This record gives sequence, C-alpha cells and structure tokens, in this order.
Amino acid sequence: MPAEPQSFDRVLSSMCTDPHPAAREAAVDFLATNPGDPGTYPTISALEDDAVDALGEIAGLADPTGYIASGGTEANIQAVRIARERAETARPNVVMPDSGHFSFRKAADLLEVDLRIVPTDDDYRADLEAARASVDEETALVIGVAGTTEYGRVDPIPELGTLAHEVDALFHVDAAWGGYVLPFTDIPWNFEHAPVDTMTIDPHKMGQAAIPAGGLLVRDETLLDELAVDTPYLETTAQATLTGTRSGAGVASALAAFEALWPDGYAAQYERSQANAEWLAGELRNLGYDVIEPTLPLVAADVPAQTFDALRAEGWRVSRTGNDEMRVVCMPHVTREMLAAFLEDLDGCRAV
Ligand code: 0PR
Repeated sequence: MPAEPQSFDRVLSSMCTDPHPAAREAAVDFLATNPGDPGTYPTISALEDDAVDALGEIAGLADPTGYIASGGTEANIQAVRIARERAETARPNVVMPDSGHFSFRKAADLLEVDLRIVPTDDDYRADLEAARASVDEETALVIGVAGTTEYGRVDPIPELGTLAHEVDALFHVDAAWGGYVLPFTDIPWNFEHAPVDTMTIDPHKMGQAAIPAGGLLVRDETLLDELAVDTPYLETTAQATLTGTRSGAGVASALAAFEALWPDGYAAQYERSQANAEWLAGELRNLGYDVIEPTLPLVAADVPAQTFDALRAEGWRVSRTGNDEMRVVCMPHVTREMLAAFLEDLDGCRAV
C-alpha cells in the first residue's frame, strides 16, 4: 500500500505549501509532458510562455524572458552562470549578503567564481557600505535578496542595483520566496523599482503551485542567450535550461495557480499570512521571548534549544536559524488555529 502523503497540520518550517486545488489538478494533467522538448510537447511549451508572462506581471517586467526551473536553486545557479558568461575577466567574483541562500554556494562551486560575502546590518539586511567596499572591476554579479530564508528581510534593492551597474556588473534579485507577497507591500523589490537584470521567483513557494516550479526571469533576452546550448537531436535548436527532460507539472501548475489567484487571491493570502505572523510575534513576546519583528510572513524568536526539541518531539516541524533562533514560516497552510495550538504546546514545553 502506498504511504499517505505527509499532512501540513504541524508544518511551520517549510517555504512550500499545499498547492491550490487548480494547481494540483493542472500538475496531474501535465505530469507526463516535457517542456524541455517543445517540438514534441507544444502545448506545455506554450503554457510555459504564459507562465513566464505571468511571472513578469508579478515582478513588474513587460515582455519578460525566462523559464520555469526546477526551483530556486536552479534559477540562482543560472543567474550566476549568465553573469559569469558575460564577465570578461579570468576569475570573476560575485558579491552577496551573508543572508543569501546556500544555492549560491553551489553555483560558486560549480562555476568557479569567487563568492564575496558581505555582512548584514542590525536589521539583517545587506550592509550597503560593505557591499560598496567589496565590488571591483572583476565583479560579475551583485545579489540582493527579496525575502531572506532566515528572517524574511528585503535588502536595499534599488541601491544594490545602482551599485552593481556602477561597476558594470549584473544585478540579480533572489525573490524565490518573497516574490509572491512583495507586490502587496510598499517595499521596492522588482524590475520597476530597480535596475534588476535577473530574478528568481518561485511559484512552488508563496505562489501555491506544485513542486517543481521555480522561476528565472531576465530583463533582456540576450541574457538568456548566454545559457543556450545547441540541441542537435531536438526539433528546436537550442536549450537554456540546466535540466534536460523536466516535468510539465510545475509549469502547468504555476500558470493555473496564477490564473486562480492573481492578484486578489494572493493579496488576501498575504494579508492573512502577515496578520498571522504579527500575531504570533506578539504572543511570543508576551511569553517573554525575544522576537525579530516580521517584515514578511516569517517570525524568528529566541526560543531555547530544549524547548525547540520538545516541540519537535510533539510533531511540530519548526527549524532554526544559523544564530539558533526558532523560525516559523507563515505559509498559506498555516492558520491562526494551528498557531494557537502551537503556542499552547510551547507554553507546556516551557514548564518541562
Ligand atoms: N532562495 C531563497 C531565498 C530560498 O529561501 C530558497 C529555499 C531558495 C532560493 C532555493 O529554492 P529551492 O529549494 O526551490 O531550490 N529555501 C529553503 C526551502 O524552504 C531552505 C530551507 C529549507 C530552510 C528548510 C529551512 C528549512 O527548514 O527550501
């Protein structure tokens, strides 16, 4: 008998969520299609164009180029690869805040670029002066994060973009998680707000699409050309993706979620998730914990390891930051009732 899929009832650590019903259905319908072979699978290939247009609309980019990747990791690796291909130096470097996702470490390793890590400030955002001191004529790429993995912070995107262009580097924004909530805030993060060249924005996180659906967007289609390799066995002549055969499930699902939710459904979900995060932050503070005020729907708090372990033992899926705080991601499946039950257990664990 096949195992039951895991329930989301106690999942507070994931940046993925239960897909929207329409997204789930579309994923099943297109499970056996391969957008990597558009000559054979033209329907999913056309849907991918629509999905990229949808990402462009969310990210303020008219006439976008890009593709639906396997996830944020692939999109980030590809952004570094574009920058490396464009660089004219033997050993290009990439400047990134220490809040950057570990996928950039994989990229640096694979692509043999130097990763220059810039510290973050008291509010966990990239320190601009330190970034300025790190760039030079060998900098191929500057990275800003719009919704950091650990604290949900948004770097000073316009300023980092200006800095990147001052040294002729490309500017990449990692909005893998934040991209579907930031449109409903007044925080500058997208192609309209800043000189962004490439962006990661993942439907399979806040976009409520099925896994695998990451997004890579580029401002100018010549940037994607940097990734193209010849494809002699296919009817189409070139391929820019990192993977070859890839599932059409994520592609169809990303589009279905967008059609069901953009913009009102996503806006309402953002409001709910943000209100939950702020409520949780307040309750944790009332219990006496140090809490990092949520900018986006993600709460970190200084909960001791012992309590954290006891909560894990109760079945709660929570995770820890590099600084050892407890981290709760208020994804769409996370309800106020769930958080109330979690807080009750937390209160119980403290007494132990
Ligand atoms: N960029 C950012 C800002 C991310 O948060 C992530 C994933 C990625 C890129 C990579 O995306 P893919 O995983 O789609 O390739 N962040 C994590 C995640 O939720 C890392 C993580 C996982 C952190 C579990 C904590 C944790 O408990 O997949």
